[in-house]
Amino acid sequence: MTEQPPEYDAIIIGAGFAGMYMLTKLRERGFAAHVFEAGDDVGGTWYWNRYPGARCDVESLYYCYSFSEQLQQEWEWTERYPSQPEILRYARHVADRFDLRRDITFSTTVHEAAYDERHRCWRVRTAGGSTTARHLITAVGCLSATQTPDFPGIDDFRGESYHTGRWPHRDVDFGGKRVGVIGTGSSAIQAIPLIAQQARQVTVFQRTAQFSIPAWNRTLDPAEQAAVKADYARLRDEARHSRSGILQDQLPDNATELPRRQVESELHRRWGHGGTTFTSAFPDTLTDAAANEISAEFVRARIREIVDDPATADLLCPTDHPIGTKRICVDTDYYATYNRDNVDLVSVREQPISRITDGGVQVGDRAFAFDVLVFATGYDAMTGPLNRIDIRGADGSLLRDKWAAGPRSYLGLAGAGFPNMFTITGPGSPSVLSNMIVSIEQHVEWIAEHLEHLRDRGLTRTEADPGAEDEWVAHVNEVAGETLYPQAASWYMGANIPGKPRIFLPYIGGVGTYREICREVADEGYRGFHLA
Ligand code: N01
Repeated sequence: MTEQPPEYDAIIIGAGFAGMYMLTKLRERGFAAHVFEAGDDVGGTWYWNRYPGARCDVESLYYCYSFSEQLQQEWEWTERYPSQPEILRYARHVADRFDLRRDITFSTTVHEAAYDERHRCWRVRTAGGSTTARHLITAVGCLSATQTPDFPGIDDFRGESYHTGRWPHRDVDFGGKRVGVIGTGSSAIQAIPLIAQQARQVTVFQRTAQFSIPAWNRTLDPAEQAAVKADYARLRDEARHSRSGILQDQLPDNATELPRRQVESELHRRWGHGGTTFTSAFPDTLTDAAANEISAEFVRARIREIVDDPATADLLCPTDHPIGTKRICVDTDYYATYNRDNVDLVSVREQPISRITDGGVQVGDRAFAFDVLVFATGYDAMTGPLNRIDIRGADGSLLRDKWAAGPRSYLGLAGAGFPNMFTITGPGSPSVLSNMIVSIEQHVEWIAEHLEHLRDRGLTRTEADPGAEDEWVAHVNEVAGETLYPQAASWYMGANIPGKPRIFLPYIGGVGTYREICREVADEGYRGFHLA
């Protein structure tokens, strides 16, 4: 039993969108909470990802909090898709508006957190010392642990080098320079067209060609913005109960059952509309290989239309995974950028990068000289940010050891052996398969309610039952197995990290279904949790 109360009711790790809302919510409910944030400001992923072209592919009017009516009415977005600087301004506005900074310690990384069973609290250690809290809430993001491949010679390079996820807080001048970009995921696809406009020469090293859909970004019409705001209550509610937290229309019929002309016409319409909803046109696109191939071939045809050089177009056409099973990209002029004289594409699929040299990149017997190297090589997704912290549970064992064969979590929210700990958008929850803000708000509200439930009953301990956890993990895998997703060597599967277990990390049952499950768990007195 507790002899001395812990310093806080909750410590929150991270001051991105999840951490900021968690702090707001806990304060509102009368809990004492404190946030530790590694960066020197709020914003999380939007604080770190400052590469040229960084932009969200969820539309501005929906990539924002819904919890405060005033906030959602007062903030004015300028473009259909928000740029990184605009999202960061929004995050700062939220921090100011709700006076959040006074409960956030910035520039402070949590290295270690250990559960103290005797006192029923977490001891959290940073470089600045240690503190205690009844609950530990991680708000560390899903794509925040950057991954740089262990290329031989990586430290030898004498030019400038940057990872897209740790971009400097100043302009990087590419003017007149030779730039090598490694990777062709969402980050690279956004950055390459802008780098190419400045640099003398850009060489892109592609291991896997990616499907990308045009963004058709534009300035927002004030009348359109006003109309959405007037209807926010309905639109937000619909999004919360949708599949992905994004409003999208889907035809009721399978692509394989419709006349090909109708399918093509729908795909043309969606290509013209732009954005991620391209793959949700038909119910069977992500479950049936034949249906998927129709959409995949449609995009390949567009690539061949856009790219002048047939050999380059061929290299850019993805053929090794069903469309949508690696995170679909959204771009502005990505494929067209390969028509520029100063841009080259080098496939490193058959012949991988051999080493980084002092002057550039070596691929087999080909040497490439660069002034700047851009690593757009992604993240140790979902588990990486948590595994990089020494999190010790009730018996002293490490979370990363528990997760050695793949993450194990009840609802993606809590884990057996780790009492009084919650993971916002953790593995096993919809998270990266959804509009993150929708999933964040749902988790934050559920956690706050859970803490209130304990407080109201004078309880000080909550822990997921191992059986409930097993069942949830099995369910997450089963639902993923009904789709084409596990066929791709994607970061969803942990396949981009050497040695990482191949397990489908997020929950693909849909945010609406998931919300209902979480609601039922709470309504049944937190079924699957042991409260004490
Ligand atoms: O990272 P990625 P990202 N040699 O993992 C390649 C979100 N996001 O930062 O595919 C050569 O997708 C790797 O190749 P392969 C979004 O969820 C959103 O671009 O593994 N290449 C791949 O091409 C996204 O999915 C937005 O074969 C190597 C690239 O590096 C997620 O973040 C914008 C390599 C990594 O691509 C991650 O995107 C940006 C090697 N050794 C990001 N190792 C928007 O909202 C890796 N690669 C629009």
